[in-house]
Amino acid sequence: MTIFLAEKGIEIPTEDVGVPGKAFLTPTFLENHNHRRVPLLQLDDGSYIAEAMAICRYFEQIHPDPPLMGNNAQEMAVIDMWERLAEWEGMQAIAEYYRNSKGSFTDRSLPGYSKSLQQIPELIERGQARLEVFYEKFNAQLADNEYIAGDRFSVADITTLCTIDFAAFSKLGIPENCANLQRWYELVSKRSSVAG
Ligand SMILES: N[C@@H](CCC(=O)N[C@@H](CS)C(=O)NCC(=O)O)C(=O)O
Repeated sequence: MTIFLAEKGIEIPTEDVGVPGKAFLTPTFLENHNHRRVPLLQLDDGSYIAEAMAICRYFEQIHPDPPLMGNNAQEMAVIDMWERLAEWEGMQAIAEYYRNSKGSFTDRSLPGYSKSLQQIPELIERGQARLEVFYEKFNAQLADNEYIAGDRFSVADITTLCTIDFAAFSKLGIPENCANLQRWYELVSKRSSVAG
């Protein structure tokens, strides 16, 4: 979300709803928001929009330049396809690994549920196996494309970057044999929206 808004030059007030030093959202946030996940956007009329891509879509509509979700039907579909692949094959893979292996997620192996969801140890290995496939697929895509969804930076790059940074945090960053991904990572890391 932060990268998306920085790319667009949009500034909005933000609130940190995490418990400092812990992987928990505050009790007040959880009591007030049944969605139980972040990001969550509150509009001026008091209503809320959840889910990162829905929030991005909202800002893309009211602030179309620079376009990060495509300019025509084909671009929009291709960017959407790669963003969903990054989320499903990458982000979900590392999340599966992470949330089923760390002590802080013992009884909440998926975010967003108030009921206890126990960890499943088998998903640690499966998450890693899925992540390997993600790396192979995205490395191959970048053999002929400067960015994930073609020749322009898009929201698909943002989800891919967040996925890889999350994986690197667990020492599961870009494998050595993925030179195209490494080239792309260095390119996008230089953007001011990312480098800060
Ligand atoms: N599909 C959701 C995923 C949101 C999500 O999983 N958020 C995590 C943080 S990245 C969360 O709120 N975790 C709360 C928790 O672990 O209790 C989106 O795209 O917004």
